[in-house]
Amino acid sequence: MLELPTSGIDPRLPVVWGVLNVTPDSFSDGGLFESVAAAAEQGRLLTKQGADVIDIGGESTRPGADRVPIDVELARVLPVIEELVADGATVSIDTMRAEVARAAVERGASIINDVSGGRADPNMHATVAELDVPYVLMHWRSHSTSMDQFAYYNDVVLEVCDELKEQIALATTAGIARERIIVDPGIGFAKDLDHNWTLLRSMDRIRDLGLPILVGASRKRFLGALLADDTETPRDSGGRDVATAVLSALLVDAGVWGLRVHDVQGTVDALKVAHMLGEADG
Ligand code: PMM
Repeated sequence: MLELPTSGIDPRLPVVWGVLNVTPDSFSDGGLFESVAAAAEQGRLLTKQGADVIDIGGESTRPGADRVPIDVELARVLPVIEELVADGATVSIDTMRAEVARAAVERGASIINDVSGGRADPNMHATVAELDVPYVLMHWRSHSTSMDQFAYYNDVVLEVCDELKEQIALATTAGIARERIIVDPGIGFAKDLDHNWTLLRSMDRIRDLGLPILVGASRKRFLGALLADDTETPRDSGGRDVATAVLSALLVDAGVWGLRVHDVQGTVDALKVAHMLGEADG
């Protein structure tokens, strides 16, 4: 059995996932790491800062984003995966496409992060089962162009948990070992600002699914809205890292297994501080 990664800071701490978007249009880092050299350099920096996993994506999922052709997605991610794997990094491929997942694993990626939880590509679950690698199954309702239309819930926590359970059942029926699955509530995906906060306050209920939880809240819109200035202009994405780090530290106590963040240094620092306070109490 392939083990899930553990935190290099302390095995009791969450695993830190550094975001590496090799895209021209991701909402906070789009366009920054378009060349292979720039992306690989950023990956190395994230590793140096304490990322346990580098999560490489070649297709933006920001609200409203159009899909990119598969050959473009492959050309963006594969050379970067090869470079970082050669350096010894643990690489996750952030993709909704089974074919991209397979090619990435063939190049050395060891985790598949599928924001659609298997809903975007009917071949994803069978492919993951065959590849037999850890699989992030995120809560998702539709592609970015239409997801805001699906941000309606009577009880967001109940419905997200139920929909995750359905996808987990489909995944295991397709042959994915339950031990391989990591769940993610999909912060910002078909969720309005309140839905995000409600979910973040409800990790105990998501923990009842009995699987490790990954949270990707880093720099998202709900933080920009919280930090808006007195004209109600949202804080821009680069100014959301302190809030992200604080949230990361608070999610530790809620039992979150992994945190997917852009500013790895900030989150690692916050986790270290929270850990020391916990140690002093013990
Ligand atoms: N969010 C984004 C992309 N991939 N993967 C997981 N597992 N969870 C997330 O919340 C998530 C993700 C979108 O954010 P980005 O543009 O900053 O990468």
